[in-house]
Amino acid sequence: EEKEEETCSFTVPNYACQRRTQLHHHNPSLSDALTLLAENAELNEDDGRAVAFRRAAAVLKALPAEVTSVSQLKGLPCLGEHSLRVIKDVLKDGSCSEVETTKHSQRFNALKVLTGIFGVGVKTADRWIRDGIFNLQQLRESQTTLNRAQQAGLDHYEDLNQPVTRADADSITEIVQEAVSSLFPGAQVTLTGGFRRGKMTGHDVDFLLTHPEEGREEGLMDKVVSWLDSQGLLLYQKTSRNSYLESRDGPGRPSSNMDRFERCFAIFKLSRGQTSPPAGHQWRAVRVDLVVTPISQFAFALLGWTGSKLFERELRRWAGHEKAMSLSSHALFDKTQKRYLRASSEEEIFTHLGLSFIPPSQRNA
Ligand code: DGT
Ligand code: MG
Repeated sequence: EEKEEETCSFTVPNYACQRRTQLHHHNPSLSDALTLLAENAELNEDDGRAVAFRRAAAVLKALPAEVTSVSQLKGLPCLGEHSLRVIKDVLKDGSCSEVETTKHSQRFNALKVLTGIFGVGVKTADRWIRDGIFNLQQLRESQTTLNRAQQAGLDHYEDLNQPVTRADADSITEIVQEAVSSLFPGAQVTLTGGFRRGKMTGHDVDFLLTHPEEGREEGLMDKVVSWLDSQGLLLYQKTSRNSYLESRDGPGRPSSNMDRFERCFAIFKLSRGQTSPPAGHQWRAVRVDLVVTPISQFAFALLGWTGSKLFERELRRWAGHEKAMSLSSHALFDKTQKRYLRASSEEEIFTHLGLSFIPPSQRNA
């Protein structure tokens, strides 16, 4: 019998890009449960379900206090029947059977391990599982042909699945900064991704490179990558113009936010002194993404590469559904006026979109 609780209900706006979401919030056990189900849906290519769980998790992250009763959630957006059931279970028992079953299922764990290999997406992982490959040892022992990215991913699996620390990110920033300023005086290096949002660890380090004079960024990537390579700092690199080919989504899977920047997926070799390698090792491998953008697109690229992924998705949904605009990491197009809207800062983009500015540290939806 549920006693009528003192209902302090919450209100939260509909879109994650209308909300301030700090890294640390009041409902981690609820958001973790929903995030695990989102991850499972992503691993099974059920994007609709994945986004529904991600949105629900994001609403809980934005609440100003801990939820103690489902009654407090009445009227909140993005909380479907399924998500509410999960929340109810966790509030009542501290866990949810669907989450626990998923967490311990062979398929979920195999998909996690295999897609945890750089260069391996869900399609490849699923095919391997159907061939009876569930873990790294079975993959190594099988006759499976790996592409260059996957081979590097497998070779450096341990390191690449160790969180990258803020100190690692800072020391890589210094290296990239040094390379860029000696090769291309005036060019600028900006740390983006999770570290720009204030995260203390990440799965990779993301950089945007640009030059304040339009066009002068051309040739920057090749020079920087050659220099890094000549210094023995790269274990792997693949530079591409116009693709999303080896992102975490896996080879050949275009994404909705596919972009056309010159981009380098790299694995850096960080030595002792630049990082703290595992005991007994002289160095560690770290994933680094470099993206070059012309200055005219820089603000859009910065907004697009800072994340979180859900925040980005919600910005594009807001733009499309509420403003008849189309936002990408390159530009903002107003479909009513049939023209591109220029911006030289993130603040201007939020203004064009009719949104209050949300600083990077509050985009952790
Ligand atoms: P992490 O690295 O796991 O700690 O977390 P994040 O937030 O740094 O995520 P990450 O590194 O996968 O991506 C950073 C942001 O950049 C994220 O919001 C999504 C965005 N992003 C990633 N890949 C692409 C891409 O190919 N094109 C565009 N436009 N954005 C991308
Ligand atoms: Mg990142």
